[in-house]
Amino acid sequence: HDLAGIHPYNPLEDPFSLYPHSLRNTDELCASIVRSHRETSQYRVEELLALRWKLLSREEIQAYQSKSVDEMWQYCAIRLTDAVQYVVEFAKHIPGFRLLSQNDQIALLKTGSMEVVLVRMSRFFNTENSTVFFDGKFAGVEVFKSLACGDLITAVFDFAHGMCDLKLTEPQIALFSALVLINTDRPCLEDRGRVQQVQKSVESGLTHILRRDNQESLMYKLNQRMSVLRSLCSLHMEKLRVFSQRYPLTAHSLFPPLYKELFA
Ligand code: CLR
Repeated sequence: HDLAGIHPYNPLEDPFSLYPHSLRNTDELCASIVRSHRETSQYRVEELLALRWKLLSREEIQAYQSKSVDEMWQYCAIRLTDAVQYVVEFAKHIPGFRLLSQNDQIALLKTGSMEVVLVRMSRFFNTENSTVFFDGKFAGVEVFKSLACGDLITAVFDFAHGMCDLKLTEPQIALFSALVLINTDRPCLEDRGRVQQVQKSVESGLTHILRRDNQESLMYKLNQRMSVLRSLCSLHMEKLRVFSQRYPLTAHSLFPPLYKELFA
């Protein structure tokens, strides 16, 4: 069980979780979400800026393009699952997340983790040449040709562009990611009331940060981005369903267990 690391909250084991104090104190809440984002974001922004010159060569692009559909899907599923694992780590350190039942934690991650990966993608995206950091180098849409889901890839790249246009700071990305995850609208939640409590605290954290940065107008734009995220993720699920029907063996035995558990 890949999600076994997400225990239900046990205050005896975790005296520093400080519920409900950390949910009431906005400064502290923001600080721990920002810290958690920093510690799980794999690369710092400056590091990514320094890597921008690393582009895939013609030959490397061709090598990706000549992979078979199922080989490329498997490859991308592994990369995505790796990214999702960091998001799970991030989630575990959002104050209040551990207070939720294991069922609700998984329900939130099922829909939210992919959305957060896409929010995080904007940090790994170069708008100047529309490339994303993929497997050590920057790659354009053409690299993903063999997946045979050009509409999804184009939509994902467009989304990254739109996110980059907002020019969010790291704390803003951190709080927005937390808000994307902690969402009472997700299906199959047992205790919506508790999720709402956590959601409210994260919301006030984001409001606090935007007010501090004098960028309150961003809230409206971020809300718009959330609905785009939803449609992107249902498109991803749809593509995965189609793929699994056509390549049941790859989807069943070669996809990472966590990928299957969260998305299939
Ligand atoms: C997102 C931010 C993470 C690091 C990371 C890892 C894998 C990347 C992902 C980022 C962005 C989206 C990505 C993915 C691998 C494949 C996927 C480039 C940079 C593309 C869009 C293909 C999706 C294919 C599905 C249909 C399986 O911290």
